[in-house]
Amino acid sequence: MKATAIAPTNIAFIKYWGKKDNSLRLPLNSNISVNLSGLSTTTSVEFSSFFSRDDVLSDRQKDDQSIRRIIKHLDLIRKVANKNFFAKVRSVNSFPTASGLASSASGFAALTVASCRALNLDLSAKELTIIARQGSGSACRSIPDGWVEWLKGSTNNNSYAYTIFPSNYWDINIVTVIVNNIKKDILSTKGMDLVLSNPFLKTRLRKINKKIELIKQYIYSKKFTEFGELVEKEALELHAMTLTSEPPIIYWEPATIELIKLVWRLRKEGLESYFTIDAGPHLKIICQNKDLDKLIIKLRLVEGVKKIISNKISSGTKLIDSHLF
Ligand code: 2P0
Repeated sequence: MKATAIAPTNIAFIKYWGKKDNSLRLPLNSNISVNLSGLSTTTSVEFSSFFSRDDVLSDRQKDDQSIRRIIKHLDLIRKVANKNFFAKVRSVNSFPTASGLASSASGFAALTVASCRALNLDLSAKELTIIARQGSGSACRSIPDGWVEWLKGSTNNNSYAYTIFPSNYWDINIVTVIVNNIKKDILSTKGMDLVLSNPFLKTRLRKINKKIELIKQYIYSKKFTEFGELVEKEALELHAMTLTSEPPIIYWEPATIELIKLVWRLRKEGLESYFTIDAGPHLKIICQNKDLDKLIIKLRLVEGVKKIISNKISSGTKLIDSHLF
């Protein structure tokens, strides 16, 4: 009863920021992402009646709280399968562990798909996303292929993720730019709790459905400029929310602002790229194939840039035959 899955990380263009149900992880709004080809987690899970406890290890040093969260997720899957075997879990990331890229999205997606297979659960992709969502919200978006929408839903069973366009629909690049970060990131879960009392949240939510409709149209018709402008606006709105929370959160570092200004300057000079930023200081920059090499050369020159990873849009989580143990 052993299985292994490989899951991509994902980046949201319309963000998930705030929950209406903390334990089920139901988001305040539907959101849209793509899977990234250059960043993944591989997880092997084995369940056995011979094990006397859950044995969870990953290639990054897990604190007790993260281990407890993984075991809680195993409990959920054991409950669905109606089995009570303990598990051995091993996990590795394709990206350097100290880079600030460690992702609960790829981690919980791989854990979900491997565990469900190891317990012989025959679930649809939709059902797998519902389970992954309860481990970490954004994990549900790493399971389907390519461009993904996570529907906010109103109950456990109708808040799920599905492919809106396949990974090969639109050939664009997403360049992850890791900047020096001495602070420990404030967990998204905590940041999301704070947004609930933010006076600007109402305005954000009033306009979000229109934004989702628009971005889908821009992707469908491959309108790069309109798409990029909306992506940037949405990223800045997320950070406007964190800045105006109580207490405020500033996720950016000096290099973050340098990079934002560089993207804007390059656009004026004719190199068209757009950024998005999550709950951290790193940028993800979207560009077309013709501009990729030139963009990377410019990014390398910015002080405080630690690592640059170029991604294509990738498929979702897959089972593989080579196990980690
Ligand atoms: C997103 N983020 O849409 C947003 C934008 C971060 C900023 O989804 O509490 O780690 O585990 O459900 O999934 C990160 O949130 O939060 C996230 P939990 P998660 O990508």
